[in-house]
Amino acid sequence: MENTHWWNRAVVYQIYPKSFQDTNHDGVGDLRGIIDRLDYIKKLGVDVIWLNPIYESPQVDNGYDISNYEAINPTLGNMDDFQELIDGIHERGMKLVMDLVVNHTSDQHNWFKESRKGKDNPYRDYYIWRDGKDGKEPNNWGSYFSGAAWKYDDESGQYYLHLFAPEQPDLNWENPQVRHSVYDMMNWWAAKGVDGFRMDVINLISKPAGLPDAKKSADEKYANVEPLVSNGHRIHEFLQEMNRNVMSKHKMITVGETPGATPEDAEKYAGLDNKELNMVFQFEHMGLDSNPNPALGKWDDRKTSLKDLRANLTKWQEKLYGKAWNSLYWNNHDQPRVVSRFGNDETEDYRVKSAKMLATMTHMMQGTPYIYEGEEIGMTNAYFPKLEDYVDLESINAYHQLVDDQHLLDGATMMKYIAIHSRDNARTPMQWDDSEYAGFSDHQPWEKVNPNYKQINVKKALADKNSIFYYYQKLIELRHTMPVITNGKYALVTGNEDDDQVFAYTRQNDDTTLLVILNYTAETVSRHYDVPSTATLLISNYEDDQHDTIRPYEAKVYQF
Ligand code: TEU
Ligand code: CA
Repeated sequence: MENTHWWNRAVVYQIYPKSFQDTNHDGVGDLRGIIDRLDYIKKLGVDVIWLNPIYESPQVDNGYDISNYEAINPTLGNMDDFQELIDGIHERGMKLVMDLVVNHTSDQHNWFKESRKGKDNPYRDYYIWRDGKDGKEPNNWGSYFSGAAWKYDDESGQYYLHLFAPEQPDLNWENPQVRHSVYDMMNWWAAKGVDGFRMDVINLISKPAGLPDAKKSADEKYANVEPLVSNGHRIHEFLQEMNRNVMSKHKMITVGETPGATPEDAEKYAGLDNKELNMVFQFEHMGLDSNPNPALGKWDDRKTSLKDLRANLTKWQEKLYGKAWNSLYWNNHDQPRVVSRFGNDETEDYRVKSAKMLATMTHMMQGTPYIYEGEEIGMTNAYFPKLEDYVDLESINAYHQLVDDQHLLDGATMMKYIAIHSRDNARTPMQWDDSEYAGFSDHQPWEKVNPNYKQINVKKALADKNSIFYYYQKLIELRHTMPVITNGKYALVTGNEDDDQVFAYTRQNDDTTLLVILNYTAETVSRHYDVPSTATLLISNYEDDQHDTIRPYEAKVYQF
C-alpha cells in the first residue's frame, strides 16, 4: 500500500539556482547553468529536480518575494531557457518540481501595488489590512525575520500583515478570488509541463479568525507566530479545494513545506488517500538544536544528541507508517550543512565517514529523500568570520535585534551562532572544481565561495570511487531496486532506545530484513547485534567489517 505511486520510490535533488552554475559571467547562477549540469544530476541517479523560485522578483528574500508568478527572473534567464531546461529534464527521464510561494507575494507584485492604493481598490482584499490598536500594531505578532509582522502604510492609512519581510505581504486566503488566481497560475505552469510543486510555508496560509495576540515570553519583543498561525482552521478546506482545482487534473507530485506540523497534522496533509498533498516537509528534527530561550529562536551552538534525534526520527517513522508520507532530509537552502551540523568536518576522514553515515540514516528510512546541492559531495558550513560576509536578511536582522536592540547576546556569541546556523551556509556557490570561484563562475559570485573548495569539489568526488558522491549514488540505486526500503516496517533494535552512541534499526517486509547500524560519534565502540550467518553486507562506509567493533561514524546495513 505504501509504495503504489512512482514518487514513493523517488529521490529528489534540490537546486538553488542562484548558487548552482553561472554561464553569463555575472556571478549569479542561471537556468543555462542548470541545463549544462543535467548530465551530472542524472549521473547521481535522482528522479526529480526541485528548483527554488526562478520567477520575477526584487530578490529581497532570494526569489521568495515574487512580483510576477508567470515570468522568469531575467537574471536567471527567459522562457525559452526554461522550456529548454524542462525538455532536457524530461529527455533524461526526470521530473521538474517548481517552488510555489503563495503565502505572500512581493510588495512589487501588481496585486499589492493596487491593493495599497486605498480601501476601495478591488485588490484591497487580496492582502490582510487592519487598523492599528492604541497607536500600535493590530496585534503582537513577530515576523520570521525579526521585528513586528505588521507594517504601517502611509498611503492608505492601515497596517498590512507580513509574516516574513515587510517586502513580502501575506495574501488573504479568505478571499476566493485570491485562491482561484493561485489555482489558475498553477494550472498555467502545469500546461507548460511542470510536474509538481513544493509549496512554501503552505500551512501558514489560513490565519486564525480575528487575528488574536499570540503567546509571548518575557524576553520576546514580538511573539513567535508559528504555534498560533500554522495549521490554521481552514487549511484543509483550502488544500482540498486546491486539489480539486489543480492536482486532480494533472499527474503531479506535491510536497508541502509545513513548519510546526506534527505527525497528526501530517496524516491530514499527506494521508495516503492523497486528498491534499503527496507528502509533508516538516521541521521537528531541525529544531532539536534550537535555543531553549524562545527569544533566541534557532540561535545557539548546541549539538543535537543522538537520543533526541533517534526519538524524533523514530516517532515519524512509526506514526506515519501505513497512514501518510514524509520527506527525508538533512539539508535545504535554509539549513546549515549536515556534515558540519550533525556530523564532523574537523578532519577529512571524519567528514567523509560522517557524511556517509548520516546519508545512510535517512536513506534507509521510509519517505522521499531530498538531496540538497553540494550535500552529495559533503560541502560544509562556510564559517565566515564577519557579519559583512553574510548576505541573508534573516541573519543580519537577527544580529541587529538580539545584539544591538535587545542586548540579549554579545556580538561575539551571536557571530558564533550565525556561523553555525546562518542560511548562507547552504547558499555558498556549488563547488565544481579547484579553479578560481570553484568553477561556479569566472566572476566574483553574489555570495562568497566556501574557502575549502580546493579540497571539496565535484571534480575530485567524481575521480574517487570511494567518494561521498558514489555512496549517495549507491543509496539511490538501492532505493530504486529494493522494495523493503520504501515499504518495509521500521523498528528500533531492542534496547537501542537509550544508546547515546549507536543508532540501530531494522526495516522489514515479507521477504527481506535490513539491519542498519550507525555510529553517531568519533569513538570506537563495542556492541553486539544478532546478525544471522546468512546475512550479507549491503552497504558500508568502511572497507571491511569488524562485526562487534564499530568504528568512528561507521555505517553498515545488513540484508537477510
Ligand atoms: O521558509 C519558511 C521557514 O519556515 C523558514 O523561515 C525557516 O524557519 C527559516 O528559514 C529557518 O532559518 C520558507 C523558505 O524556505 C525560505 O527560504 C523563505 O525565506 C521563507 O519561506 C519565506 O518565503
Ligand atoms: Ca548568470
